[in-house]
Amino acid sequence: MVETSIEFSIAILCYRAEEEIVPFVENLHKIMSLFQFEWELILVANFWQGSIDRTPEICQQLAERLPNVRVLAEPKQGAMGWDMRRGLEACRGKYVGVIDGDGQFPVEAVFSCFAKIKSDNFDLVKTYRVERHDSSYRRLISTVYNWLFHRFFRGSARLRDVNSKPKIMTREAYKKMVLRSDDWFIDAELILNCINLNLRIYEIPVEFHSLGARKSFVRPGAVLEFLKHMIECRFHFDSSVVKRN
Ligand SMILES: Nc1nc2c(ncn2[C@@H]2O[C@H](COP(=O)(O)OP(=O)(O)OP(=O)(O)O)[C@@H](O)[C@H]2O)c(=O)[nH]1
Ligand SMILES: [Mg+2]
Repeated sequence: MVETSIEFSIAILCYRAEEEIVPFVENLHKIMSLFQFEWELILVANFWQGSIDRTPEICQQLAERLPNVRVLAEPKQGAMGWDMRRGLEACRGKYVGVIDGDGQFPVEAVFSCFAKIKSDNFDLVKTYRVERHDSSYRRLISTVYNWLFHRFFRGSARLRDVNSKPKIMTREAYKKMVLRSDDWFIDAELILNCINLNLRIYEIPVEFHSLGARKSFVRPGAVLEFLKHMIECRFHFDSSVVKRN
């Protein structure tokens, strides 16, 4: 990648958000505009071929009217993990990050996480959800998942919420990581890389908003998917990604 003077890039996962992405991007853009250095927003608007999804065109319109905004809009070749990897690959900053675009995480958390990583020289700063306004079904899945994760992977005990975002890291830390997941396991893979590489992580509490009108995308099958990946990683792991405890 060509050297740039961009200090901070953050990828926003916009999957199927359509119009709902507009206020989120506008609000984050306002916050980022307070920064005195170069930054960029990467809107990840990948779409399933053949589906009716206006997200790519809505994101393009945003990029035309807001400076420092770029769009990725390719046919999807994987689920959330694939989008997140594509978004992070596109980030050119010295600090790179990712956040969901569905408005559940407050845009202000990007500012807090970035301020913390800059001031205290952490390798990765993320949030953990202290107050959750999503469904009890989603809270239960998260609680069980984090409990299992701590039991499967020693070294993860001090981390409170594997899947919470934003996740902001230094480019050096990101470059050392091996990320391959195309699905929900990407957040876990990222954290396992941090543990394996002995990176310094800091977590900031955040309030997690409700989903509004849409139903959760997380199906019961996701639980089995997580379990399968955790077992693979723990017992048949690929040594380039996760060292056995
Ligand atoms: N479900 C899903 N989300 C995707 C995909 N690709 C990217 N994403 C993004 O992943 C982010 C997180 O997905 P969410 O479904 O909101 O995950 P969550 O907040 O844990 O769960 P719910 O909000 O309850 O569905 C969203 O901002 C989506 O934009 C995909 O293929 N499927
Ligand atoms: Mg969500």
